[in-house]
Amino acid sequence: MSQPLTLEEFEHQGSARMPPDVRDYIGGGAGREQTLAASRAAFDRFALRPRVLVDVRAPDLSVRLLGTSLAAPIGVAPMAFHRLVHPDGEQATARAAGAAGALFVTSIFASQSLEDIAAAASGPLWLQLYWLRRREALADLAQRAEAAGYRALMLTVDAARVARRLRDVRNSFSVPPHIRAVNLDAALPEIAAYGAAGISAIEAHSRDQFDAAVTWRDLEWLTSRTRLPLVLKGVLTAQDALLAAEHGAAAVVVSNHGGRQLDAAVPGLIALPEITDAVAHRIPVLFDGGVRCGADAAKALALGARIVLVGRPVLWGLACAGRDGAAAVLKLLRDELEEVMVLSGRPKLADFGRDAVVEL
Ligand code: HOC
Repeated sequence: MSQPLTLEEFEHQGSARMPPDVRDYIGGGAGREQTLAASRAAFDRFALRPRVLVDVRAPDLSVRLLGTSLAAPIGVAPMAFHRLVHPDGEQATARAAGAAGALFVTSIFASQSLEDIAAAASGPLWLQLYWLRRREALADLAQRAEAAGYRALMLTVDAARVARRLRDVRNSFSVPPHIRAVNLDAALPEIAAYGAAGISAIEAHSRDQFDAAVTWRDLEWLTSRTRLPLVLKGVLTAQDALLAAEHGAAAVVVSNHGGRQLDAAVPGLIALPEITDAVAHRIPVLFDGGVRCGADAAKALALGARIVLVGRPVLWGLACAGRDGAAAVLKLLRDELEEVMVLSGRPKLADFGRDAVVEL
């Protein structure tokens, strides 16, 4: 098999190595998958505006985010159960992120313990949370994360429950019993216990265990239980970004959950300008959703994102070749972004303002 030269080639090779139901779970979206498709298509609505006769011998991709230095404005989005695609799981993807100088966000539904992931990692780590009905479990995880050296918490706020994902319904998708949400072992029933025809086990589990009553007022409870900064992921409007800043969020992630939650939700790239206009002078805005090449990343940066997060591509790389495959995905994305910086005459990330893109 030839070495993939694009993230799409990683998708092709990585997905082919996955069991069909896992391929569907990772690749699929909610409902009719309108948002999944629209989020990718949104990148085609913008083109880059190159400058010329600029000294581009030393492009600088480094960035600081919440007190942490990253070698590139790239992070690995939180994704559940990396061991679904490779036995080395999150330890391998966290190592890959460290090698690329990227941020790694461990999912609350990681298939390895957050401490074991931290022991393997060589770069900065954040821990993602869903708001569970057993909220004391969140305080416990926050304390463990702090003790293990995690630098921030990322609360996903677009998932009062997991959406109806038709591919998973058709497959009656469940997580195999040997792959567990080990960080929640003591707090929650196993996902496999929710397996039933006509609904995916993760949707059923979330309907039982996620807290659909949580509101802005509850954030104070979480921030009072941790010294870590709290980042809110899943914000798609300026109104909510402003509320996030007012309620003490340290950053927001513009995201529609990879098209996996509200179907027909706005593509992140379209929502990004109104959000950065509203809050980027107060808190950093991160972007997640459909980045598949360096030019995509550059467009999101130009629209105001401090860094971009990538999800599925990292799992394609992991499926291809474990840590080395995930690292190759992140290096490819970083190298493509560097090439965009050189060839567009914008050698610093600060050069990517609104004037770096034009809407077609
Ligand atoms: C109850 C298990 O964010 C996804 C994840 C959902 C996490 C698993 C929930 O699939 O988008």
